[in-house]
Amino acid sequence: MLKTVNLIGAPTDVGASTRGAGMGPDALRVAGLVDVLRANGLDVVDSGNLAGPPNPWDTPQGGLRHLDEVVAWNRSVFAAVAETLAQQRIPLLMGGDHCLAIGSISAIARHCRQHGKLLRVIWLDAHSDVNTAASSPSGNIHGMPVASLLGLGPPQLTGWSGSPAALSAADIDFIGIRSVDAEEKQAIRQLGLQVFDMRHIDEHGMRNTMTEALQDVDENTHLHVSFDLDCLDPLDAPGVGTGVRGGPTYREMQLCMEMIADTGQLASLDVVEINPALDVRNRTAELAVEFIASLFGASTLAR
Ligand code: 6HN
Ligand code: MN
Ligand code: MN
Ligand code: MN
Repeated sequence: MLKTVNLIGAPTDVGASTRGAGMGPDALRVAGLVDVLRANGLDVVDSGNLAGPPNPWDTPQGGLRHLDEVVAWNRSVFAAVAETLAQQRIPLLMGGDHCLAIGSISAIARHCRQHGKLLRVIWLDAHSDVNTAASSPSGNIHGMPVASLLGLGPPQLTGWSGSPAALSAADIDFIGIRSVDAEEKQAIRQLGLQVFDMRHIDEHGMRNTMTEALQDVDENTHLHVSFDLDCLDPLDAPGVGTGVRGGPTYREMQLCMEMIADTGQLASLDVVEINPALDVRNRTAELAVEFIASLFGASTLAR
């Protein structure tokens, strides 16, 4: 059956404190995302961009910045992703900042529950994004989506999947982590989250890391990838708001994507945190498109 990918743009930076990620969807289009997916044998529908409130550029209230706007954007994302899944299409969320994964993954979790699928999330990021209003040093909700999805976020951002927590700790694996706030470290230990940080990749290599991360993926798995472009080294991907040096190499990241593709179970994707205002000639969006192609099965030797 021909697989159809539905592109959903969510042009906002309300979850971040650096402006510019709202231009991410168009940067991906300009970088040729549609053509590259088609060249890999996929049918592509570009549903255009969702609408939502502007960035009020406020200070945090009660440890959360722009909560109302984050809720509004995520509601739209939730509805668009849910509709895409109901049409048996693959949702590709083009962010926007990483707070949007709350709506996206909540919709996916609900879909999986309804259809008896096991959801597994691969979180590609420099950060663990498991802050709460109480622990966050910034109040930026793009640093909190994992906590919200685990049911630990503000009530306005939890429970959307039909259960208090969209995910349990065992459902998610983190790859490429190298910037974790002090209280996030405690949360990771307490929750038992599986974090393959850069040290793990240095010591064991990407191949062993991904073999471990993907070991329990089977035919009944809905595999979701949440791809924060700051997972990459900022030397390769300068167009991100919260870059951290020391990311995986280009080849390591390609192998990561190819091994995910090999499972045959990739069923949804977030591509977030591309900030064209900080980029160099759209390099980061172009790199994202290369990696997305690999995720959907482009490899050196066609199979
Ligand atoms: N992202 N840990 C920092 C914070 O403000 O909570 C950075 C979060 C970055 C979030 O890149 O998706
Ligand atoms: Mn992130
Ligand atoms: Mn990040
Ligand atoms: Mn695991």
